[in-house]
Amino acid sequence: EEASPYSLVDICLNILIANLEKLCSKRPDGTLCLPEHWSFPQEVADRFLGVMTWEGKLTDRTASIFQGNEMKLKLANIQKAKLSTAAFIKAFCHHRLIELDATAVHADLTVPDIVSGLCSNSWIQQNLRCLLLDSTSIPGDSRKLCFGQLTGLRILSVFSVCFHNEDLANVSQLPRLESLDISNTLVTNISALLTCKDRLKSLTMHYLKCLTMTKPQVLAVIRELKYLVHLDISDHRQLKSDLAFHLLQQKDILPNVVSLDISGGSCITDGAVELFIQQRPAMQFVGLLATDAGYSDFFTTKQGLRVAGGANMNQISEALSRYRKRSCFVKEALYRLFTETFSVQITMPAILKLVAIGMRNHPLDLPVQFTASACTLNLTRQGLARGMPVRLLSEVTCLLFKALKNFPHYQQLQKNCLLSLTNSRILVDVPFDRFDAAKFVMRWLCKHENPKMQTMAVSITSILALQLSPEQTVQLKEELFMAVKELLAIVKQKTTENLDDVTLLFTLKALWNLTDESPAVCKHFIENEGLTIFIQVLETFSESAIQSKVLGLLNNVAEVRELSSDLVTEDVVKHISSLLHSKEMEISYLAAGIIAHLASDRQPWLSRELQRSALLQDLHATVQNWPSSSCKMTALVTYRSFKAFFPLLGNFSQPEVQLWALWAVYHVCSKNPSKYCKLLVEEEGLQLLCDIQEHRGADPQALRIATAILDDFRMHFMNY
Ligand SMILES: *[C@@H]1O[C@H](CO)[C@@H](O)[C@H](O)[C@H]1NC(C)=O
Ligand SMILES: *[C@@H]1O[C@H](CO)[C@@H](O)[C@H](O)[C@H]1NC(C)=O
Ligand SMILES: *[C@@H]1O[C@H](CO)[C@@H](O)[C@H](O)[C@H]1NC(C)=O
Ligand SMILES: *[C@@H]1O[C@H](CO)[C@@H](O)[C@H](O)[C@H]1NC(C)=O
Ligand SMILES: CC(=O)N[C@H]1CO[C@H](CO)[C@@H](O)[C@@H]1O
Repeated sequence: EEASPYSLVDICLNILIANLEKLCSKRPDGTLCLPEHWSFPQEVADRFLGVMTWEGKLTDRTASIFQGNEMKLKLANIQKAKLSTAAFIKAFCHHRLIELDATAVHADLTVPDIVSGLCSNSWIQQNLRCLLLDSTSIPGDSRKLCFGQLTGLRILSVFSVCFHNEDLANVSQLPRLESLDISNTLVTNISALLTCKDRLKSLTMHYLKCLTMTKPQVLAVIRELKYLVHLDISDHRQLKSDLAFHLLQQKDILPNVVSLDISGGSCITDGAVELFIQQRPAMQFVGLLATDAGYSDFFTTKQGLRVAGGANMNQISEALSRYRKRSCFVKEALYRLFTETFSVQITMPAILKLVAIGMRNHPLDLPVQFTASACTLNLTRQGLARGMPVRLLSEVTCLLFKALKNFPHYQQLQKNCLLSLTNSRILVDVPFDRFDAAKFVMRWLCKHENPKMQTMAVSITSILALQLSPEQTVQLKEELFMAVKELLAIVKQKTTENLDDVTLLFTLKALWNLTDESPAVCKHFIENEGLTIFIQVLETFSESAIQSKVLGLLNNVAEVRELSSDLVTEDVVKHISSLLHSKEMEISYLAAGIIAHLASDRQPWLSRELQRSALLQDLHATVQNWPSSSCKMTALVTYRSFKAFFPLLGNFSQPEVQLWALWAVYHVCSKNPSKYCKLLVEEEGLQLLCDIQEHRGADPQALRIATAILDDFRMHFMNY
């Protein structure tokens, strides 16, 4: 599902929902009202409501669009919505509903209110077939529930509802009832079910914790339910219930059953289950999670039998899918999954999706979140993530960050989240909240965990730093400052130890990228003795991989006017002018950039004008000796903006500086025309180039390059 595009209907519905305020008129009470002439086919109306519900946008104000007759609902889904009783009745109870899913609606809307609202419409009373009320609340002082009036009801689910024996007695009288879920209710005695023994086909009573009947009494009732096709008596493993054990011993019971769930039961053996199934050859499903059964060959070889269990991947995936609403089993299945994923070699998007569903359904359950995060990590290791749909990875990443927020003090969960971000596919291709992520990672950086985790935090920081907008960078000032300080400490330590490892490289790269287009961070760098440390680096290491990163950062600092006087020191000038003559093109280029920026400001050179002009001459000679701008340079330097170049390009009194800036612009434009030619237009740099072209007395090489850029530009971008 996640790998295919959104359906056209869903795209349209999303647009409608996002623009609801604009499209609707308002009633006097402020609620929304669709334009009168609109009318939706019933299927589309149902889906409209479903999407609103899913997106959490169903409220009293928006639900009011269902009040009129523009929409005709049949299958209504209002799961988890926060609605008042009045709004519910006005919006939904005049439709000809045959299904209502009110699972876990907010406590403002109670079961008695829902039922009496539905019963206020005699059509619904007779025709509603399916009502799901799982985890919906019942006020303590409640009057009796009147399910009995919903005479058309075939399917009723009251999982985790304060539902008592009397209610069961009433429900059992429903003339059409076929399927009932009374899991985790307050029922103590199921004898009332005998009333509907000739109708009931499906009975789910997972974790019926208040039951006071003896096992023989329960079995006696079940024995009477001859038409049952599905029976679920699964239980929490801790309760050590042996009801299932006894059920399996019965010969003449459940003659029509095709699906039996006994997950969590004690004393269950492969042999007993096999025997039971052999006596009922039509069986299609058995639930055996958290039991000792499911391991024999019988379960893998039996044709047409699905097993929810923990013995292998198929069983686990069946369990995750069936038990998505039951946190105790989700947890159990995830534990099993984790051991299975230890050595996976293949991409399993379907499994990852089930993990995501478990996480989404149980956001406040720590064991679920924690185990799921560990499974996610193993299911998306570098290579494996490449085969996963981006949308699925995006959802999983969001869920991981939600877990972080819900469990801020749980180290291992945090670690898993950080590890999942070290995945280049996730970091580069997948949409998620990068602001939150950057904040989180930079805090990690300062935690002084073990060196390995720190290296990871550094490398993620360097990538995320470039993905933030300038506004976000401003908001993250505090974290950025902490991070720069920390990174400088790492650089200092590595330099002292004379250790040029991968951490040093990542750290330098991170500092380069963090200072990009960020004067405040550059200033912070200077204030924290960054310059001294960086000179030390240049004096300690001579690898070009290190030099280029140091120079890249110094370029960023040099672009900040107020800082140029800090930068013009004997040490800096000495190193830069020597690196200008490096044989590595990239090093020479970066050194030239620093000189160009620094020399374009006379202020710091007042007492050494001679040195400045010597540097400029050297710059001019060097640029002229470079091969053409479209030459090969090992790593392409990237820019997010050309703005820092404009003062250099526009100043004809310093042709050397102008020449470097032109060379740089031409270089990146010819390497990546679609990005940089667009940038030139957006930032209005074309005029500067035309000015140079038309300027009498411009440097001949500058003139040539300006013309070349403009020619290329016309060729590639006629459409601008
Ligand atoms: C029980 O159900 C019947 C219909 O089967 C209904 O008339 C009656 O009012 C219900 N009793 C209670 C207490 O809800
Ligand atoms: C369960 O209810 C039936 C019918 O009302 C009653 O006969 C039986 O004694 C009850 N059993 C227990 C254990 O309460
Ligand atoms: C970020 O760092 C990388 C690696 O050092 C470098 O290639 C790139 O140009 C930097 N990007 C910016 C915008 O500073
Ligand atoms: C050009 O650069 C010189 C030298 O720094 C400076 O004095 C002058 O103001 C600049 N001119 C413009 C138009 O920016
Ligand atoms: C194959 C693989 O990466 N397995 C890892 C799954 O997760 C555990 C704990 O996080 C690692 O120890 C395994 O190496």
